[in-house]
Amino acid sequence: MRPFYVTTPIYYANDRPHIGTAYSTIAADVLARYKKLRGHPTRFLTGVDEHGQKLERRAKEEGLSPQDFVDRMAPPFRIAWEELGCEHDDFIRTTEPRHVKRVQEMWRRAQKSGDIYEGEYEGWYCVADEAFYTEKELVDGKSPTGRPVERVREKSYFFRLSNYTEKLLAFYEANPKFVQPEGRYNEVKNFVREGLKDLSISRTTFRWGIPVPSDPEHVIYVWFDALTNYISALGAPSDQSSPEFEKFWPKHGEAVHLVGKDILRFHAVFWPAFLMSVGIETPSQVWAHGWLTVNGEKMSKSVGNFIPPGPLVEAFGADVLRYYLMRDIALGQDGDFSHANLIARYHGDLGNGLGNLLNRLVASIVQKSLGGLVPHIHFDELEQIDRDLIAQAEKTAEGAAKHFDAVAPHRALEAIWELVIATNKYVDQTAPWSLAKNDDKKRLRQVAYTVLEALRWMSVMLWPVMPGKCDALRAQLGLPPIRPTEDTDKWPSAWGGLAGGTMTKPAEPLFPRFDDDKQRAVLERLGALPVAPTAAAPKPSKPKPLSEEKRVDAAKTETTAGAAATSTEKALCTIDDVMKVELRLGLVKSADRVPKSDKLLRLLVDIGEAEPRQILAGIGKTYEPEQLLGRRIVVIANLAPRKMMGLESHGMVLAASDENGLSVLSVDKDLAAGSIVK
Ligand code: ME8
Repeated sequence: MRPFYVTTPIYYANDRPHIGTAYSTIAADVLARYKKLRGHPTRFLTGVDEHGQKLERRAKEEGLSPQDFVDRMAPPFRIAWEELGCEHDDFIRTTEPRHVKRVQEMWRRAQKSGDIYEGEYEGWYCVADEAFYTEKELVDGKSPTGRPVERVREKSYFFRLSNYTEKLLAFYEANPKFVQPEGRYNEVKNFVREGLKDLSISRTTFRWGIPVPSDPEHVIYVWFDALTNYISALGAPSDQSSPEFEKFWPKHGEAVHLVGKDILRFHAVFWPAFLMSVGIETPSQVWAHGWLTVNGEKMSKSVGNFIPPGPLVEAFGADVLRYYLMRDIALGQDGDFSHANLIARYHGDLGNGLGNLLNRLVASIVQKSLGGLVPHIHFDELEQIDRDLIAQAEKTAEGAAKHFDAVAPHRALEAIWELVIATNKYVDQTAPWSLAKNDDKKRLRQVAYTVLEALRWMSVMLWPVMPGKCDALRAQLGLPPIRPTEDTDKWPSAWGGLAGGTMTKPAEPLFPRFDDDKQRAVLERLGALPVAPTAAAPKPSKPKPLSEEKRVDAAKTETTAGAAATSTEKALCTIDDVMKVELRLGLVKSADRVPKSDKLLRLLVDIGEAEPRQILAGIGKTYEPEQLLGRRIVVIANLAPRKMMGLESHGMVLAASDENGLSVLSVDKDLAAGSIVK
């Protein structure tokens, strides 16, 4: 199988890891794990970028030598990635001798091919971006990223980038998938089409960098240095052949650089030109992901919304954060991080969707009615509904693989969740608890096996994203953890791999529910800002308290603009208020009338818990009980129980009404009972 090499950008060691850099690293880890699972020899590289003027200045501010400073800043990256379950095969630091000597070798080779010449640079430089900008590129006197620029005039070596305009354009034409997503490919082509200017690739006004081999007064431009990490980590360029380089770099391997869209130009224009100059193959693909904001705002320390991954891992576990980031933020697009959405995914998809499915089956049915063993069944005796679920599993496996192959983990997860939902629905429809009660052992065995095998498939397909949880899920199914082996494709393809007679091992729920108090405590600990649970939702302005006098005035003048604002203000609530109300999707299992009441119906509603809830609803004048059977309705799940007409009601059914009547809220898809409504 073709070797696969995936890299993240090497992060500047002037900062701490945050969820933006975590996003890049997790995405690379997911791709690496997926390829490993498929049997490809795989290598995953990450690291830190330790040279440059930005680093030198930060070290000075800290009163440290640059080397002492980067020695202090590099370990938190290693630790953060480890905590996030990112299993890189190599971690490179650009101050390491193995890198320094390869960068100097790159320089020598480019010089030998006549692409480097001496001159003087005069123009703009942005230290924060470590990038040169032309006058035309500046926006209001700042860099295109909005950072300050400085006028620089210094002796410099130049790389003849202008020689590569046509070569690069021809290369893009021949490799239309070189830059992904497609929109970015066009952006890069358009930029190059305008004509490339020679690039300054050495600096003389500061010292913190790799010396130019033949002229140590110059240090090599930090991007020429940093980009080389992708091959220096494989032992190239070198006079001796390097087995790792031979194996993973194209031609033999497939090399994918995952980068943020902000640094696409360096990777898709400069890097292939440098490689062409020294006669080394270009990487297979540069994949540009989007930019993460926090509650709609750019992350920054001064705004106070800088989010390190550590506390989130502590609160939710690495896999939950991995799942949330990979599911909610489509690779290639910008996305917004929100604690509310993270919690919604945790309770919804993970707790009520996957965790509940496992719990319902293993801890309840298999343990209580099947002696804890995976049942033996005859596949040729299965019913149509079982075959339909198997067909869904096959469709999911095919679709999810296609999406992972296309570097679209969010789409892969969407596809896998179709199976999670379908399996939950299958459990609702086959009602194994009734089969157990009626002692229909044969059918119970078939149903239980079908669900357990579906769970096994999920445990494999979800492993790249949630390795720890998937191994824990497998332990409950009595299966060993996933350990990929080269040249063995472990992707599920043949139904029935779970052996009858395997002893299951129920354990703690995979995604234990946070009650209100715990949720509040977690959010407080994380310093979570009050946010609405949908990323795109506009933020409500803070309600201003009204004086008593103004409130009276507003009530009197309802038609004025002022009064309209007042009524909006009155309706506003904080996220804390919203978070208090737990809305869930309920499946109506039975419905009848409460004796002596023409209004009250007694419903038994499955909201994803072990037992259905009894809820009394005042909808009997509009609905006959049978009209509600099997309907998926919306209920308030955390309303305190109360008694009505001598019966306990635990929850509330939501309905809309106007002068023409009343209508119970429901959803137009067969989502799993217990799904979070937000
Ligand atoms: O540019 N959202 O390093 P860097 C998403 N050293 N991704 C983000 C992000 C955010 N808010 N913030 C950072 C450098 N990233 C160079 C790279 S590579 C040869 C040299 C991610 O520390 C994203 O991948 O500024 C971005 O491109 C990378 O961190 C840059 O990190």
